[in-house]
Parts: sequence; C-alpha cells; structure tokens
Amino acid sequence: MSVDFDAVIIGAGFGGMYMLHRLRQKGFTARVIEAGKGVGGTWYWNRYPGARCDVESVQYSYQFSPELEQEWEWSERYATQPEILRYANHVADRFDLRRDMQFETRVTAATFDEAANLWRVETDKNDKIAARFVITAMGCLSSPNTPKISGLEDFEGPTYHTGNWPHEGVDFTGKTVGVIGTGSSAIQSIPIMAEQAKHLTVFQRTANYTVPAHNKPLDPTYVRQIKASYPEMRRRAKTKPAGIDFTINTASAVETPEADRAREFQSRWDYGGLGFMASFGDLLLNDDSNKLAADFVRTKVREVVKDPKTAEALVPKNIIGCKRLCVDTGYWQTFNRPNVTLVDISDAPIERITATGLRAKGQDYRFDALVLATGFDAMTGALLKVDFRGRGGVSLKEKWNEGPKTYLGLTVVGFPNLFMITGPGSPSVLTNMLPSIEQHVDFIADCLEALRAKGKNVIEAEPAAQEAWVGHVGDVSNITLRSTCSSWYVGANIPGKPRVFMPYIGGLPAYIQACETVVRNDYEGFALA
Ligand code: NA7
Repeated sequence: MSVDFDAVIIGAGFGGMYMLHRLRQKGFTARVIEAGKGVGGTWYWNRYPGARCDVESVQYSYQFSPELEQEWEWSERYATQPEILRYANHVADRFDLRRDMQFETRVTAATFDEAANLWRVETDKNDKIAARFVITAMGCLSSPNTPKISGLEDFEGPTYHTGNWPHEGVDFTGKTVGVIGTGSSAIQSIPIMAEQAKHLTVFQRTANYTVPAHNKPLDPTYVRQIKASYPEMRRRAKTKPAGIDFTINTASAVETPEADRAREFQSRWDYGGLGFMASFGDLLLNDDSNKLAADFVRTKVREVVKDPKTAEALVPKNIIGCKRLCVDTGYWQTFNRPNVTLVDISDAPIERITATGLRAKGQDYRFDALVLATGFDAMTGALLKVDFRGRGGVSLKEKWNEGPKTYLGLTVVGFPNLFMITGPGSPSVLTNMLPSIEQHVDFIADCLEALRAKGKNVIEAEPAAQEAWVGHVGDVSNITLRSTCSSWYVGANIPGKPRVFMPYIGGLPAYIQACETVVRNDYEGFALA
C-alpha cells in the first residue's frame, strides 16, 4: 500500500516548521496541514494588543541554524507578537517551507489503518491523505476557552477572544469595554486597552501574580556579545529546568537571613521577568518559602495601587508560581486610571451576559465591546479536537478519559506512528518552548531515520513503559506546590476536564536525559515492527 507522504505534520507553528525542515533534511516527504492562512501558530492567532513573549527574545528563538541566529535581529528584550510572527515568516521563507504546507485546512480525523500500517488523515477540505506517520504540532495553548456563561450569545456588541483576535486589530477608542479574566493575556492587554477605551471594566475571578518585564530596546553591544557566544548560552540554558539561561539561586528562602532574602527578591524584581521564581531553590517546594516570595509581591501591589479596596482585591491570595507567573508592563498602575474599574468576582460568578453587557453581583454593567481573556483548553484541547483513532478504532478521547497518558509526552500506547511535539507528559509549557520543540523534533526525526535504517515501519509505545512514565510524571508533580492549585496545568479551567497535572515538571535536563537513555537503549519502551 503506498503512502502519499512519509509524514503528515499538523500545524505550522514553530514545531511544525522545524519538523518539516528536519524531515526534508533526512530525505522524508512531509505535508504540513495548517488551519491558519500563514505560519506562526500561537503567534499567528494571539494578536491581542500587547501580546509578547515573556521569555527573552534572544532565547525564544531557534538554535538549529547558526546562520539564522546570526542574521536575525531582535529589537526588544521581549519580542512583540508582530515581531515573532515576522521571524516565523522569515524562517518559512529562508528554508523554503511553504511549498510543503497546506493552509486554511483543518485536520478533522486520523485513523490508523492496521492492515496497511499507515495513517489515513482527513481534513475539512475533504482531503484524504495516507501517511506512514502523523506528527502533531498543534501547540499547547491553541484551543481558546470560551466559558459557558449564560447569555453569551445575547450580547449585541462585538465579543473578542484574546486567543483568536481579529487580524485587522480592534480600536477601542471612545468605547466602553468589559474584560473577563486576569491571566497573562489580560495582564498584557489591559494597560493598552485602557489607554484607548473610554472606560474599561475588568472582571477578576482570581488575582494573579505578575512581575515587571522592564522591557527595553536591545543594546547593540549586548546583542553582539550574545551572537558571539550563542552556543555557550544555549548549552547553559539546557542545564536549567526551564531551559532558560538565567541564574538560579539554590538556597532556601526560609533559611536565608531576612536582609539577604529581601536583597535577592528586590534585585530579581528590578531585573524583571520570570527569573523571579529562581530567587530561591525552594519557592515551589516549601509553603513557608513560597509565602515569603508571595508576600514580597503582595507588598508591591499595595505600594502601586492607590485605592486601598482595589489594591486588596488585586493582592494575589494563592501560592505564587502555582498558576503561571505573569510578566507585565504597567499592569497594576493601570488600576490607578480614572477610566478603569476592577470588579472582584471571586465570591460570585458572573450571573449572565446580557444584550448590553453583563450582570454580576446583582449589578448590571453596560459595554460597547466584550473581551474574553479566558485562556485555553491547554495541552489536550487541540489534540482532542481531531478524531484520532488508533488500533481497534479506539479514539484518543476515550483513551484519555481520565486524563492524558503518554510515553515521554511523545507517543501513546495503541496509536502507532503518532508523535506529539510538546505533548502532555513532556516539559513543554514549563519550559522555554523553542528549545523544547527542537529537542522533540530532533528526537522524532532521528527516530524515523533509525526505523528506516532498521527496515521497520511501525513504532509504538509499550504499555509498561507508558505506565512507568505516567507514574513518574505524577510522582514529580506531587513534590511541587505547582500541582496544588486550580490552574490550567491541571485542567481546572475547563469544567469536566479530568484533574491531572499534565506537563512534566522534572525539568528539561532530566527529560533530555530520559530521552537520550531511551535512544541509547535502542528505543527502550517502544515496540518496533
Ligand atoms: P489564563 O492564564 O488561563 O487566564 C484566563 C483568565 O480568565 C483567568 O483569570 C481565569 O480566572 C479567567 N476566567 C476563565 N473563565 C472564567 C469565567 N467563567 N469567569 C470569570 N473568569 C474566568 O489564560 P491566558 O490567555 O491569560 O494565558 C494563557 C497562557 O498563555 C499563559 O499562562 C502564558 O503561558 C501564555 P481563574 O484564574 O481561572 O479564576
């Protein structure tokens, strides 16, 4: 039985683009199927005002091509969405990727044909493609979550979701705007929307921790230094749990004298960004240490926000770093503006959306426009929108009834020749996505090459290996405080989603080592046929 392509790759974000490039380099044929009109994935869809990466741009970039590293110029410490999208387009052009991509097409189903040992892929454009392998590169935060608030369809004005923003942009000048949500997308966009809008009302269910970005144009001398030593920086980054090259202080916060501790927190705060959580080694392991970091940030809210009632509502109550830490530019300061109101809905959900706005806590609010900054069905949402059918016609949805189970976050028992780039059970969202993507892509490409060399065409995770990996992922997640709160990491933002800590929290170095051991032991834990 002949195949149309060696592989179908679903998604043309950073994962899908590099996967195509690597497969081509190894002489495989591949077709990328992408729902959007262009490349970029997350950065194609997330165009809300203020969208930018919270990993520094020199690190949030591909490392597979030293030439690409040298020629591309990032302009700011944290790249904006338009700049990252330009970068994605540059990569697509530079490596001539588009000729093997099919845009504006969604994969709807993929069924493993056991007789022929290949995948039959179907799309919403009625394509029927036979491929030996299917590789998902659909992103971890790419299936927008529209909450089921009653009356949502009654609102007569425009409703926007931060994760699916109109490409032509939205001008809120002179408009009254309601925003639901105070996660990372809201925290980035609220300061900008507030500058435009006549009035902005923010509905906050959970107050979030955020650290200043201290974003700035990149200094040419600094860029020269980075470019002169990229390989060393990348190597250092791979030794860090998050795959980001920042200094980690391994000392315990509670055991550090108060003055030293305050100095460490303050210097991290002044530097800005996610490195704040690396102030001490036990912030996510020890409740008392976590409270010290949390209290430091809580004090900052009170210092910034002038109205005491608003300040208290904005003070985060939960564990710092449990939900993803945000990085902002002027977020709390925005609540000092006369045209911004915070409505704390932590004690009572929004009652309903109305034709003219919404009703919360017995009060009606009127808006011209409504913004849903309500996040994503993370990690499994996009995967489960495709009707994957493995051996015996079993669906992935059924298989993951009680939460995702994978071997290495890459493969699933009963779904031969299906690989997931940054799937659940891999470090993915807890790391800098670009190096994690590259590591997965390299693993998959090398694996396909090894199969070809051995004359095999089927690879499948073994049940015992998957069980052991799932157990390990669960065990390490239980050690940290990160698994203890209602975050999207555990699926808590989606009603009915099984509560499982989905990413692998053992750190990128441990994960890389696990993958390397598997390869060294001739694809241990996999059955080859
Ligand atoms: P997040 O971080 O999931 O934030 C979503 C926000 O929306 C969060 O504040 C939620 O409150 C809120 N939310 C969700 N549903 C509702 C309802 N029904 N009512 C009120 N408020 C609601 O998504 P983001 O897009 O901001 O960021 C996602 C990731 O992208 C981020 O972590 C970065 O990695 C990049 P909750 O906290 O659940 O109480």
